[in-house]
Amino acid sequence: MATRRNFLHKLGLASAALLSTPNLFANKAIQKGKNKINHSPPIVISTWSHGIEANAEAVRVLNTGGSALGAVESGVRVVEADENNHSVGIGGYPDASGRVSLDASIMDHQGNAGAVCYLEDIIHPISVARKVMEETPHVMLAGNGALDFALQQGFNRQNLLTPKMEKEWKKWTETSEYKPVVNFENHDTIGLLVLDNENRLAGACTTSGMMYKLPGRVGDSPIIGAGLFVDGEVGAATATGMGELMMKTLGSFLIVELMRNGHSAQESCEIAIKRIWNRYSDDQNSKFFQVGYLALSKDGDIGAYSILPGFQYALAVNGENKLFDADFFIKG
Ligand code: SD4
Repeated sequence: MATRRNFLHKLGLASAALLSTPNLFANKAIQKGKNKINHSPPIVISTWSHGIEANAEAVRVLNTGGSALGAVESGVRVVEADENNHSVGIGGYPDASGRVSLDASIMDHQGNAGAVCYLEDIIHPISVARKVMEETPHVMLAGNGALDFALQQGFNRQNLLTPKMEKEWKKWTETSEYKPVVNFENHDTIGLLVLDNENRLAGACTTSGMMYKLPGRVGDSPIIGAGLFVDGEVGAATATGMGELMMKTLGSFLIVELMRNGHSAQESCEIAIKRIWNRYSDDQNSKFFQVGYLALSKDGDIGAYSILPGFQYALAVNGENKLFDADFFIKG
């Protein structure tokens, strides 16, 4: 633990607090459901600072009569189209071979789900995921099959490797050292959850995955139950961070199940993070462990928690849309 602390200290990971959520459970046994707060819908919650723009778009959709499903799709599309976000859509970091491959998933309140993984050349994987959900009997399409399907559905093909990212990648190939960096530099996936005025939940999650990943690597974001899970009767959860950890613990599904069993959204995120830590923190790679979870219950209770400091989320509720620092597990 001392080594890990030193590592964090070296990285200077003190987060610039804009607003912070209280640490209700530090050093205490979790008391089931004690800290629930039921906000009134509509509620939009999403990962990282780009969540502010995504939330604003989702709120606009809700305010103009759209559904939770339409809101999550439109919200994350804003980030997919932003070349300056290097972990989602166009402008995303390529894999080690210089190819940008995208993962995305979407779920509605009825348990319908769609996903794409290892999709190249399509700027809006979330919309392809929605088409998979609505137009096919399947849940996930991968690689060339997903691309062919997207083209058949009328999506345009486009090079997603921007000149800036190509330059950075070429520089990286001089050493080809795979060195994921915690927090901002390498974790910008957008996961966005909505509870609309009719109490319908929906969620979307979209990413270009880990920077310079092995070609063919697929992360948690398109895996239903890992990067995203929605149960319209209970709640929704989404994830960002080192996808392998959410995949090995099915974190988003776990969070929804914990809420089903009476835990608050915050407790559920905390338990899911501790599950990862207890199980995997001895791995050599634990210094790269950043995972952040968001949860939103059917009753409007919200949760956010990460392993390391630095995870931020955007929350739009009661007519306001603000950025918060999530509480975290490793307190230095
Ligand atoms: C992945 N979870 O592919 C994604 C990466 C991520 O912000 O969250 N980036 O593992």
